This record gives sequence, C-alpha cells and structure tokens, in this order.
Amino acid sequence: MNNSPQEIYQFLKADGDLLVVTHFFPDGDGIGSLTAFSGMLDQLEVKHTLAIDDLIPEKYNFLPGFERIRNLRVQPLDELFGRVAILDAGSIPRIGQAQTCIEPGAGILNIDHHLTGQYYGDLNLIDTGASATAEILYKLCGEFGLEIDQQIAYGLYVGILTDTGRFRFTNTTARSMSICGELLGKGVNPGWVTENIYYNLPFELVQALARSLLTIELHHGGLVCLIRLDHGHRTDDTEGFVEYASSIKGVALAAFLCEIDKSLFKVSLRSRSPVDVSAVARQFGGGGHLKAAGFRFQGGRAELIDRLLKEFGRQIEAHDLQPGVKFIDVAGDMGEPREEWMLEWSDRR
Ligand SMILES: [Mn+2]
Repeated sequence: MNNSPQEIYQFLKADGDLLVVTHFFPDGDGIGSLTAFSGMLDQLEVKHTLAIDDLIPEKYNFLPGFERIRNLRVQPLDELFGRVAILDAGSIPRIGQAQTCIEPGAGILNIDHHLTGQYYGDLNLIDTGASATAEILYKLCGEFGLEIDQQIAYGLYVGILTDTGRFRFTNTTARSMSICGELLGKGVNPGWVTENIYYNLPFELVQALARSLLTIELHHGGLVCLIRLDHGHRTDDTEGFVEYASSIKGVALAAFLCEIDKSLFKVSLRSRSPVDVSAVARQFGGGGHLKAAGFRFQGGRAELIDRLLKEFGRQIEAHDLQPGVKFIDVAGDMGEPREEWMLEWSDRR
C-alpha cells in the first residue's frame, strides 16, 4: 500500500507549488515534521507553502523555519494547490479548513504513523511502527540522500521528543533514540529544546493547573481519579493535565474534564490497567486507543461525571480490578512499540 521513495521523490519534484499541512491542535510532531520537511524541500528545490488551520503554539517558535508556517485562521490562502503533502494526520478532515485550499483532483501525499491512519493519499507512506512522523521523514532523508542540516535536525528531534512524551511512552525504541542521538551530532542542543518546550510556560497556564489540581478526586476505592478545568479558566495547552490524575499510585483509570465552553467538555481518558478506554470513549461518541482516548460532551458537569463514573464502574467490574493491585507489568512492556501510546486522538489533535 505504501509508495516507494522513488515515487515520492518524483511526486515532490513535479511542477507546481506544493502545499504542506498538518492537523489542527498541532503538536510537536506535526510542527517539527512541517519545518523538517520544509528543509528537505528546500534542498530538493521544491517551491512550497507551510500551513496549519489553527493557532500554532508559541513554545515551538525556536524551531528554524517556524516563521514560515502560516496560520490559516489569521492569514487565509486564496490560492488553490494542485499538489499537497499532509503530514501526521490520520484522515483528511483532521487538516480542517486547509481542505479548502486543495484543488479538485489535486495529488495528495500522505505521510503518517497513526495506527488508525487511512490511506487517503494518491501516494501514501504510513509506518505505524514509527514513533513519530518525524521518524519516517528521517528515513526519507537518507533515501533521498539529503544532508541533515540544522532546520531538519531540530524539526525531527522535536517530533520524536514530543511524540514519545520525552522518551517515556512505550513507543520509545532503540531506533527512535539512536536517531535522536545522531541528531544531537548534527547540532541539536537538547537542553535548549527542553527549555523552550517544557520550561517556558506562561504563568496563566500554571495558574490554571493549580486550579485544576484543586479539583482532583478519587472514586471507586481509589481506582478512578478525576481532574477538571472549569469554564472561565484558560483552556488551551492543557495537554498533560490528565497525567496528574493517572500518575497517582493505585489509580487504574483517569479522566480530565476540560470545560472548553459553557457546558461543552473535552474529556481525556487514560488507562493504566487492562481496561480499554477507547471503548469507554466510544460510549460517548469519541474514540482513541487502548490506553489513551477522548470524547466531547455537551451537557451538565454533574451528568457527565455521573455517567462517566457509572461506565468506569462497569469496566472495573468486568475486569475485576481490585484496589491496591499494580496493573502494569513494566518488564512486559519491552520490545515492539505499542500503538496505544500514540496519544493522537485524545488531547491534541
Ligand atoms: Mn505524530
């Protein structure tokens, strides 16, 4: 189903401007892949435009090439493109309004690593074993014989760093780490990257986290932990809030209830047990992966919590989870990357 590097090369080298996009709620892999790919296209002398239909988090503005990414909500494009490369997006609707910049019958190149990724492109390069889309681009650099310059190196490093949750999710492999080691050799300063992405938080974000932490509560004998961010507080960039709930000793199931508008919730679920939270999310019209999923809910907070706790209760019973039992066998996690840690659906994205 995948196209060869030669076919992709020919597609890229064809005539006409190329539009390069990633998904809305862009994350480090989407943004880093965009800037790295842009560096690759520069070396190939391909004229291109980088665009995202969403706000682009400022914390990534240290990336070489970042300034070339166009936020379509601020600067719409009135041009139609006959060629499009879509990076790190499992389906076309994930690129939002960028779809309106695609000419009918345009050639689409799809490069992605999501397990749920669809082969929607005219050309596809999907590798679900890759920790990040950036990892696929790294391989492509080698196949095209490109030099990994600073812009490419920083973009690829940020993609892998963020999609592996700073090398701690189970999609962290020997391969992803050795690629990052090589990228350090190309001039990436890991301290500088970490400083920008993780230690440069807006004060308001930490205030929101403080408010959120005050809502934390345990249910079902300590097996379930809920955390909220209520309406009126800053709601963007709450990625990671759910982890305060899921990282508590003894917690098997965690949920972060973010009220993004009056009576509209974005809910993130995590499982540290055999419970498949994507099945829970599906009950509410959402989806995701075994260990990380999410959904949107329109309605009152009390109703949401009530329904969620009932559903968690059913799962606890079905799997016979007992308080105080450690569910995750870390030693058994070695080896192949596990798709469920690709947090694609739930928070970002
Ligand atoms: Mn990704």
